[in-house]
Parts: sequence; C-alpha cells; structure tokens
Amino acid sequence: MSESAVKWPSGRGRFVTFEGGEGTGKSTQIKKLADRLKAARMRILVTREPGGSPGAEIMRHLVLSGMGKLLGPEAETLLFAAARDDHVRTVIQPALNQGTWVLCDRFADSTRAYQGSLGRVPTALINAMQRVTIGDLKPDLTIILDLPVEIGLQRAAARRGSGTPDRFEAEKLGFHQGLREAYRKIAADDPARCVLIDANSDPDTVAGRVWTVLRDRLLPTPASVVSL
Ligand code: Z5A
Repeated sequence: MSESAVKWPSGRGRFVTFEGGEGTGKSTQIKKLADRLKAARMRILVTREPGGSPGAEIMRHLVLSGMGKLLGPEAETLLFAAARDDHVRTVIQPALNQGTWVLCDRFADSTRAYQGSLGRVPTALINAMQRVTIGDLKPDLTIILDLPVEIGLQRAAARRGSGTPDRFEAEKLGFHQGLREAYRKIAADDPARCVLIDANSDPDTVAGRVWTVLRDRLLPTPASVVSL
C-alpha cells in the first residue's frame, strides 16, 4: 500500500516518538519518514528532546554541556522534566490539537532509560515527574531503533569528527550496553505502543521497516483505503 493510496485519519494528529541509543539513526529515520509523509500532503512537525521549544532548548544546553551532571542524577532528571513540560505545553499538544502529526526525536522513554535504568533515579520519582509534565499524553507509536553498541558509537564518532563528545557520548561502553538493554525492556513491557526495529542495515532498508510499522499501526485498515 503506497502512501498515495491511503485515506489519512482526520481529527487529532498522531504522536510518534523515536528512541534508541547513540548513533542508532533516529534523526536520519525521522527525516526520511517526515519527507514521505509530507509528500503525501500530511501536516508534520518534527521536533526533539531535550529541546524543541525556546525554553527547552536552554535546558538542552545545560544538560548536554554536563552542567546538569554536577547537580546529581535527581536534579538532572528535573532539568529534563522542566524542558519536557515546556515542550509539551507550547509545541507538542497545540500541534496535535490542530491535527498535525508530531514526530519527536526522543521523549519520556529516554528519561526512563538514561536517568532511570542507567542513572538509578527511583522509578517513583520518574513516574511523579511524568504525571506532572505529560499527564495523559502518550505516544501513539514509539519506534525503538536497536543496534549493536559498537556500531552506534562508531557512527556517532564518525559524524562528530574531531568535535568533543557530549556528556552522554562520553560514557563508557558498559553504559551504552546497559542502555540498549533498557530500551529492549521498554519495548518488551509495552508492546501496544513500542516496536523494536533492527537498525543494523542501510538507511533506506531501515526506513522501509519504519514505514511498514507506521502503516500497520496508525493508518486505516485496508477496507478504508482509497484505491487510486
Ligand atoms: N537524554 C536523557 O538523558 N534524558 C532524556 O529524557 C532525554 C535525553 C530526552 C541528547 O542527545 C542526549 O540527551 C542523549 C540522551 C539524553 N544522549 N546523548 N548523547 P542528542 O539529541 O544530541 O543526540 P541523540 O539523540 O543521542 O542522537 P544520536 O544518538 O547522536 O544520533 P541519532 O539521531 O540516533 O543518529 P543519526 O544522527 O541519525 O545518525 C548518526 C550518524 O550515523 C550520522 O552520521 C548518519 O549519517 C549515520 N547513519 C544513520 N543511519 C545509518 C545507517 N542505517 N547506516 C549507516 N550510517 C547511518
């Protein structure tokens, strides 16, 4: 089924998040998906976390520079939460209400994986902050890109060139292996929302896998498809 043959759902937009470890190809895949959806005349907003709104971009600078780490894991988690609160209220929710589909590079699962599983911030605190920042908002679909850690780190290093690794890229190999496991567990625990996708192929092959999942999960059943 090509996108030109799809009867697009109307009403509230759909919220799709992309998650995964370093260099798994989230930004690359979001761009490919956005281009494909825009070509089908869908209204699409591409955004990212931390960041995505003017206030949250300030927080992004703080946490990625490593300044948040100095405050300790709980306070660093609060910075991510404050950024998310602004992003959801000022950007994501208004777009969804207007019928725009939102594709977001990282969201609340990143806090569970990085600060929860790896940073050992208690789940109760993460849950409490999630209630405050996103309330009932839940992604309609979360694509989790899965890739052997060494390959992801090689890709991230090649992209960075001679630049300095950010606060998370600089963590040791064991951290990134733990991250991969944390994401696999998130996918296994919530199969209604999350799909784990093998990202160890060329970008177009991975994009094909992403498209198949989105089509099967979020587009109308074949009975309502318009044949052109
Ligand atoms: N963080 C957190 O701790 N808690 C939170 O709640 C949130 C975030 C929301 C944000 O970093 C950091 O914040 C993040 C977690 C933490 N950790 N770090 N670092 P960021 O926004 O600067 O970066 P990122 O989200 O981590 O992205 P990334 O992992 O660096 O990259 P990516 O988006 O997954 O990959 P990419 O940019 O699309 O591709 C990387 C390179 O590989 C690039 O040169 C591509 O051309 C290449 N590429 C992509 N796909 C392929 C394939 N299929 N084959 C070969 N090469 C490829």
